[in-house]
Amino acid sequence: MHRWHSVLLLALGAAVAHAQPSARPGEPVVRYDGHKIASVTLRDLRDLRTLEALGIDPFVCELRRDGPNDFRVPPDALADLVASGIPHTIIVEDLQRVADAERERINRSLPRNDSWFAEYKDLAAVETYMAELAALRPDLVTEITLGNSLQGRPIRGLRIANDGVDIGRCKPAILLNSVQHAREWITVMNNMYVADHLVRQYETDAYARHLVDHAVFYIVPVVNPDGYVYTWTTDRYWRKNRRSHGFGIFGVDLNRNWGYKWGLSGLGSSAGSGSPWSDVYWGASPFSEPETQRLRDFVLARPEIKAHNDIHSHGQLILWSWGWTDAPIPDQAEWQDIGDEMAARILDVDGRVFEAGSINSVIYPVSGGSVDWFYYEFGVLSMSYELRGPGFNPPATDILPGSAETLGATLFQAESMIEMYQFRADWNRDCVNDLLDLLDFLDDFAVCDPRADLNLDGVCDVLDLLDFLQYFEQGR
Ligand code: 0X9
Ligand code: ZN
Repeated sequence: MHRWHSVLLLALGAAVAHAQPSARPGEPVVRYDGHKIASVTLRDLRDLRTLEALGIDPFVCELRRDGPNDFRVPPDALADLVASGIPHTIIVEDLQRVADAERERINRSLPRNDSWFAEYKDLAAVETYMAELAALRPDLVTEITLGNSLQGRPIRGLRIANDGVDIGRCKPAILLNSVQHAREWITVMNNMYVADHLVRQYETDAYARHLVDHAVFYIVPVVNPDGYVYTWTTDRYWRKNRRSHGFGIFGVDLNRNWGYKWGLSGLGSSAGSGSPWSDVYWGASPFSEPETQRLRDFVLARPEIKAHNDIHSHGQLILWSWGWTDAPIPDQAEWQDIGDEMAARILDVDGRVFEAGSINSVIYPVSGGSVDWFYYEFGVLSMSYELRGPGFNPPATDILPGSAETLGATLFQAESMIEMYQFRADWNRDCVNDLLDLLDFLDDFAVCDPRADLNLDGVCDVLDLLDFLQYFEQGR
């Protein structure tokens, strides 16, 4: 990477941190009349400084290290942008019109009886649909609640598995969660599409059935329900949760609030910020927010969770750790193979190119992100999509193709998890490798129980013991 790129990233982050505070509850709907979205190719750091000075902020958080980036241009800054000579293309003439058109379309579509995925859905509709799926296949689907958000809304999800199939070992579980960032609506639909497919196609899609028989899917479509509701009622482009900091300032960026490498300064402000008005505010302390606490506690209570996908939009990316440093994770080569295969499956569907790599190398440093916490705490296959755009308002006709395009990749992630985490050393089948397993194994080994003949050579010898110890040590 060229040197100015790193400087640029730091500065881009600083610009991200200057997002506008939102309205108080009860205040009028936040409007974006005359705001334009410009696709800007920054030539150097000076360009960025100029934009900053003009009050032109990056519109998305996932500023790429290369290529053009979207900036939101308030009406009074347009003339200055043109005068500055910075190369740009206006790709959205009036952001408010985009939001209005989306809302009108949604209102028109509601009475129609299309596919559920023909239009974006608010929280109530998502919850109703989860209940429908559970009612459709009570043998496969259980509704779950992780606890309540800051404003007291239940964070609901689905557990999808066929407990009737006994594989003789603990089944690994994959957690798919979406909408840490409230405005990323397409991620809710994408996640629900996975649930829909697993449930409705269980009988007809042998691959889906195999996965539902051999793994557990936890699907939590709206982990930030307060923020999500707020984007439907008040500010379509709200990102954070709805924590009040007083003075009319709200919100913590949930994807900066996780307890590993939280609150690191010096990585550039895109990594997070200690300023409550920033769009990447990391909160008062690690896990200060009920939403991250609920998700954390859910995972801590379920050691069988061995894979995770934190679904975001947009950018067409498949990401993993680290976010906080550019050092490769110990599993980098293996994760890259899986990520590349996921990208290949996506490409196969519709020809869309997704880039696969570590958060830090593909986007920018992130401190206190969920993916790093999952990987650091448990070493699990923790990944994260940035789905297709454009922006946060892809047309409703993109929901189905955009969901179908990642389905195979998500299922491949689950398949990879099943291969990787077989709980072979979990002798007592409680989904944890601990001393009890070792003692249990030694008991069976001593009497040469057939289970203890791990290499199936008909004798219980030191080779079996070594195999066991290897599985045990790898935790796989
Ligand atoms: O800033 C973020 O949290 C992510 N970008 S977003 O526009 N969705 O806000 C980037 C962080 C790493 N990306 C993912 N974990 N998907
Ligand atoms: Zn996001």
